[in-house]
Amino acid sequence: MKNLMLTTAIVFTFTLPGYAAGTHGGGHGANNHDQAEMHGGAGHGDHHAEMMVGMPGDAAKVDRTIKVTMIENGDGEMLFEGDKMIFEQGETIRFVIENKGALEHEFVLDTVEGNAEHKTEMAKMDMEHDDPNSIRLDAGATGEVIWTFANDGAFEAACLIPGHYESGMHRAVAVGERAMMEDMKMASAEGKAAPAEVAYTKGKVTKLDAKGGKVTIDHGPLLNLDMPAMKMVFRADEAMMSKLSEGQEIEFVAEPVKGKLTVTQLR
Ligand SMILES: [Cu+2]
Repeated sequence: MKNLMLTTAIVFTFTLPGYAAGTHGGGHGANNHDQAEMHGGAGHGDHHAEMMVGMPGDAAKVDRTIKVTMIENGDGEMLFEGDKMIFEQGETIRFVIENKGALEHEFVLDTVEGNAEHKTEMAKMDMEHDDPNSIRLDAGATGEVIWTFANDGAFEAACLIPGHYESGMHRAVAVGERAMMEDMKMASAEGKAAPAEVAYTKGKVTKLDAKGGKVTIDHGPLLNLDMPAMKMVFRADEAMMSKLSEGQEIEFVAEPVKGKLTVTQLR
């Protein structure tokens, strides 16, 4: 990731002088450097303007406002409370985030995988994000993130301050068709609607780690997760594990459970 950042900075350093010369009739070294730094710092390489989760939104084009409350409850849980995060592709959302807790918290929009990666970095060093897809708020503070959801998929809002995610500080963010599925699932969980139709994916079990609760599956595209065909490790609970064996051809559904891709259904 550091290499990526370096590459980004270098690319900007080399490309900006030409751009500046064209628009301002001669670029100054100092300005170019500042710009390169701005761009390099705007995201940790892969957290650039075009993320899977979308891009910074235009305040003049906000479609909806979503309220989010950050809070710690008496049971040691840390939570995001508030409106459901189900959006349409292309929607621009103003998240108004209020930290009603006693601790500092953050709100980061990303893929589940992106957040997991960032969380690992944060565990090494609690660094403050300064990306448009995130905001960090002191206790009692309120802030905003304006975001355009450009792609369908399952995403996540999370607090990546060490220990907070594990304490419950993450919420599913569903966009597009996936969002409709989530909505139906939520409704059916409340006993109101017919069960959602889920897309099963074909795969072959190549490895089982019953102790670790891990199964390696050589699988086709996972439509609900926007993932291409590949060989990958999934989690599975004991009941699921008992139904699996090495070499078995299966049709399955995988979903993020507590931030980990888990086999939830099998046939
Ligand atoms: Cu937090």
